[in-house]
Amino acid sequence: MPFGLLKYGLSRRYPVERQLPPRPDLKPSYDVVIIGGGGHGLAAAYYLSRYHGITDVAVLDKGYLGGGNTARNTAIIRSNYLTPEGVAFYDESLRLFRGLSHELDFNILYSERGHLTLAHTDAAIRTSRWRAEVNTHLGVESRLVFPEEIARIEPTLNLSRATRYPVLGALYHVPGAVARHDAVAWGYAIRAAERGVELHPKTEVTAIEQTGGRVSAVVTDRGRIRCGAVIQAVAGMSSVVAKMAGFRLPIRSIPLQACVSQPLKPFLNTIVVSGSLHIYVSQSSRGELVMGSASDPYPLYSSRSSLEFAEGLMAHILELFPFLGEVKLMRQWAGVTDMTPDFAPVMGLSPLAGYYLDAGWGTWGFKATPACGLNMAALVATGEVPDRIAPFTLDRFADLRLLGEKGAASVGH
Ligand code: PYC
Repeated sequence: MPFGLLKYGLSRRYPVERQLPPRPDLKPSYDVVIIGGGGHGLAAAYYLSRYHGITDVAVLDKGYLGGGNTARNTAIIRSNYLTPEGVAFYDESLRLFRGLSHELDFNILYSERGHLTLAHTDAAIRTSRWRAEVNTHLGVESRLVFPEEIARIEPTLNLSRATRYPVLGALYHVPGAVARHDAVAWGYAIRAAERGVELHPKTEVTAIEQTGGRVSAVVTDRGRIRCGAVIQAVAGMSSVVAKMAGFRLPIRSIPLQACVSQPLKPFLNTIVVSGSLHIYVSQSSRGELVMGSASDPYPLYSSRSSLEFAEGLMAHILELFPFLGEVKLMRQWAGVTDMTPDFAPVMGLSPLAGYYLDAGWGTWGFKATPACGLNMAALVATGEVPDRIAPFTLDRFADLRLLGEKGAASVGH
């Protein structure tokens, strides 16, 4: 070992840098308890402490921080949605993502690539045109492109007419991006903890207590804590935790699988999505292809992965990139996605006073992280539902004011 390195390893003057404090004992009460230490819960904690001066906050997670769906997504960021409400919300998120490394002074490896949603049918062209119109109207850069331009944007894509589903066109969303998902959670956690927020991994919530229709305490496997407000941000377990709070959510929890290949020399410029072939693929900064397919065809609380998924996905990937035939998969995993009937999330008030919902993210949770955290923090701090998230209220299902976002899914359902 080089002498210079030993000097750093052995000297007390260079202690190992630990940016996250050790887990403290639980206090008997907090102003705000956040159930779920993924990107969303940590973002809400950060924005509460940073912009509202609310620091008496405990973030609880039954596992480790950022170990749930934050660790299991494919890290795509985009705002090319179909409904005006969805476009405006995800556009705010994308803008926040752009400045996040700077805001947190922590590199989240944000990388703008462009996002191509391929259209293989006339119906898909119509939906792409519709999305492009709504996006453009709201100042989001998306346009319909045709094979000649697609070939310039993504030269290795198979655009032959002699395939099963020839590419007729695509929705090209210029600001589409990827980021390092763990870094997003770590950055928020570190900066929230610096302001006094307590982080409690390995702390499982076992009951939620209420007094006079208002949340009053959260019971955990490490003790009971009184609280003034609770944010529930537990993607994949939303219905289970809401049941403890005494109400039901219109959510089905469905596994979504993904995988990465061995690293390859960079060749893929954009994030490529095909609804007809049920695939999405991007290339990570390490060169790995990050790939996924449709949701599993049944509700299940399981993050196992299957050979059937890998075989189906590869068959379709090879239709678009036939030269990848010899490439090996490196790892495969699944997350559990909480899907609502209108394919849009639930943010805001719940039937229990003081208990706030961040749920129903389906396959879109990661890209919503900053905007959801920012708006949930504003809601808890002021008691007023911010206009940006007002359309995503739970009440919309009772009042039949659904949002209809399925047409903008990148994942087949
Ligand atoms: O909505 O972009 C998306 C997406 C890709 C994978 C899962 N969701």
